[in-house]
Amino acid sequence: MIDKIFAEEIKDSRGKSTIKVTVYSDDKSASFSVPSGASTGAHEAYVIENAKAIKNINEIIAPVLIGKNIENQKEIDEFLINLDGTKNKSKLGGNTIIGVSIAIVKTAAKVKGMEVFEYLRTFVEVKLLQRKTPYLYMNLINGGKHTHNNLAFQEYHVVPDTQNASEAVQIGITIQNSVKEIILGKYGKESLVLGDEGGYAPKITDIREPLVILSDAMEKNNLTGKVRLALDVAASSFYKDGNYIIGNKNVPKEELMSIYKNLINEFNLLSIEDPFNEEDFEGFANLKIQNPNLKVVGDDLTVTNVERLQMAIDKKSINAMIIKPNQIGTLSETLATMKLARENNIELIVSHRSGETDDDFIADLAYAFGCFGLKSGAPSKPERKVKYGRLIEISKK
Ligand code: 2PG
Ligand code: MG
Repeated sequence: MIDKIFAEEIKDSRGKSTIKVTVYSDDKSASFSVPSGASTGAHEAYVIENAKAIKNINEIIAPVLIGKNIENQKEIDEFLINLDGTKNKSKLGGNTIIGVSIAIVKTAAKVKGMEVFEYLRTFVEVKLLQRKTPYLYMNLINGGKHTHNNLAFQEYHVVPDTQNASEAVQIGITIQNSVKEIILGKYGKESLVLGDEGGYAPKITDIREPLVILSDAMEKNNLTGKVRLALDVAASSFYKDGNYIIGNKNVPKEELMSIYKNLINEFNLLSIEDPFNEEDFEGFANLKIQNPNLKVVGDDLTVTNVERLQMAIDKKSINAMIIKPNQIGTLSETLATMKLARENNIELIVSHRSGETDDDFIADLAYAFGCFGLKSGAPSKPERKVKYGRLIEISKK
């Protein structure tokens, strides 16, 4: 039974205010601290002001949920969705509702004496694949809205080809150390700035250069062939009036497509996330058809939303997608999206946000359902490391 729900204000990794929700049940309690995005998709759940979110939880949601059975996750989520009553959760706030929804599942796991990932598996919604550890997507060079450089593409990932999470993290750290030396040598110490997700944000505008830096760092450590490279372009963030603005140039879609083709060939890219504007389902589909070995990943395109995912399925836009519970607003809706993706052979990559907290729930979510990837930034910042650390811990169980 839910005994108490309490919300308070905390700071996230960008120093901005966010909310922490704690749920109490049967002498147990657990909290969820809500992250937030900078390059948010237009169709994400609405983020309400923190003071209002806290008021909504403490004065509206808590009184009606107290006394309910904490194990009825689906019922509680549906109740919250109905209490809000809007399509994008703008009345109570997506941040408000996800805070409650995940704090409830974490507390319920404790009440049941289970690990969060084990408890998540009891929700039959998502078919379980063979048990495996997700690949780590570690963002070592940052651009876009997560930095103040003029690099258009948002994230340059290394993805070690191992399902041993601690080995993967060690590889990430090794490459990051070499990236630092390379940037220092090429661009000087004023370029040793970090972006929001802990990767370097050198003052460069050439979108190819970070891939050169990462490849050099891999080669230096004899890791070529053992690590793949991947991009989150976050193309909506530099899309304007039909063109993509890359280094002060207006680049039409066709040209961007051929840029991708060259980068895929030259660097053997594993995946490209949000290669085109978030409404361009056809652009994603064309990239996928032309590059059958590439993972074309939806994030702003699909926003963890079943309806958007169904559009992407109908238009054959993607073969992989990002899962971020706060994009949609409840655990149950997140699981429904994951289920639909699985049924359509779309790989799942569970992801952090650029504004993060010390919460590690996403590691459990990625591990519980044998997801393809866990994307949590560079393995150097504490709010990112905690997710990788949790994955290492649970993958040894
Ligand atoms: C993304 C995310 C996380 P944000 O675009 O995938 O890396 O960024 O949280 O700013 O939306
Ligand atoms: Mg993204």
